[in-house]
Order: sequence, then C-alpha cells, then structure tokens
Amino acid sequence: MRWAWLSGVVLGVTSWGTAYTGPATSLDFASVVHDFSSLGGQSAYADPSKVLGWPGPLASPAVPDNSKVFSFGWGGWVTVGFSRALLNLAPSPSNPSGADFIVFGNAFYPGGNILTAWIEPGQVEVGVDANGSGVPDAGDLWYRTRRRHPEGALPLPNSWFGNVAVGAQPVVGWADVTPVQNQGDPLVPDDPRSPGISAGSAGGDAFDLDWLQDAQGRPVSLKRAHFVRIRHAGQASLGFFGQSSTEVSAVSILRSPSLTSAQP
Ligand SMILES: [Ca+2]
Ligand SMILES: [Ca+2]
Ligand SMILES: [Ca+2]
Repeated sequence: MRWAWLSGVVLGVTSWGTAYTGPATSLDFASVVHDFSSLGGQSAYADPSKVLGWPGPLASPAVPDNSKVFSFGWGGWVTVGFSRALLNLAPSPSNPSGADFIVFGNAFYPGGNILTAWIEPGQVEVGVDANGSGVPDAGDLWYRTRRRHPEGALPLPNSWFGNVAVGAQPVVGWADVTPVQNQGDPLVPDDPRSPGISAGSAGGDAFDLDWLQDAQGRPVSLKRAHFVRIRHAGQASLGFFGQSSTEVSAVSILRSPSLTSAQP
C-alpha cells in the first residue's frame, strides 16, 4: 500500500520513548536474505535487507515504522535465514502457546482502535535444510502454515486486505496482520485470539512449527527448521492506496527457556 504521506503526518507522535525491551540481540533475528522478489510491492520499499535485524525502532500500534520494511505484492516474496536453527518450543510461562518465531510487518490499528486493523496478509512457509547446504535449494523440504483464519487457497478474497475487523474473529496464521509495538519485547509472542497486543509483547504475528502442512495438506510438526519465507497472499486493489502488498520489517526466532543468550 502507499502509506508515506500517512506516516509523515504523525511521525512526531512516534519519536518518543525507548525502543523495545527484553534480552534480544541481533542474533535473535533473521541474519541473511536467501532470495526475494519485490514484484508488486511499493517501489520505494524494495530493499530486502530491511527485513534483517530488529523491527523498525519507531513502530507503534497505531503508526507503523515504514523506515524499515521490505514490500512485495502478488507474486513477490522474501526468504530469510538465521544464525541458529528454529526450534519447536514447548509452552512455557513466558511463551504460553509455544510459539517459535514472529514475523513483524507494518499492520496498524487506524486511530488506535484495536478492533480494526489495516492488514495485508502474507503466507508464511518454513524450510528445512534437508541437504545441509546452509541455503535453500533443491533437496530441501518446505511447508506452509495451517490452522488459520481465514482459511482457503491463495489469493485470499479482497475483503481480507485493508481495514479488516479483527475483534470478534481475529485473523490468525498470517503475516503483516498484528501491529508492532516498540515498547514491547520482540521475543514475547502476541496472543492473536485477544484484541490488541498482549502485555509485554512487541506484537507481530507468531507462528509455531506445529502449525504446518505439506503440499498435500497433511498436518506437519517439525522439531527444527532453518528458513522462513513470506509471500503476499492476495492481489486486492485498495483504491487510493494502490495494490495490496505485504511488508516485512523483521523475523525473530524465540528462545528455549534454557537458552539464556542468543549465541548460535
Ligand atoms: Ca512450538
Ligand atoms: Ca539446502
Ligand atoms: Ca502492510
């Protein structure tokens, strides 16, 4: 979407406060872009390296930080890797759902109303480096997320893009749906079932290696994985804002409670 004029109007509002909390270091975030296409994205936001490291420093739930996003529309994607493997974490007190990684985008609550979000869903896929090459290539295994709302084949209907009611029936299992909160911890997952961003969380959309399916639609649960890919999930026309596009600002991988540092 075309948002530059919007964020410019209210930029001053977001420039206060300390960005992010918690123990995260750069090693907790995507460290390499393996491949990408900015097809259909906003041309001013076509640098895929923007998805590496932390989410944008100024992001608030009502005003995203578009200084650090990569944009891609229908047919576009980005594939990232990390300095350590993604592990399938079990539920723990700090991670009650057992989420394993979080994708941060530039969704926002217009006017701060948490019952409606500006969303541009992206489909999330997880890769296993089955051939041990360190990069996604022939011989690796890929799965996409399942158990999501809305369900259905891509492209998603246009009604799931732009301003969408997310209160009574939250959108779950897609990227670029939950806003980012720079006063939160990017290693604490948001609970997508309750409106707004969970206390202590930096928002974004959390995913679980238990929530996958193979190409035949069969449920898959992985113990570990190595790559995350996000594709734009639709091709909606958003009027003044142009064609829909998913934006990604960061991808964090969550730590086992026994992992006290982010060393790979
Ligand atoms: Ca898990
Ligand atoms: Ca490989
Ligand atoms: Ca977006």
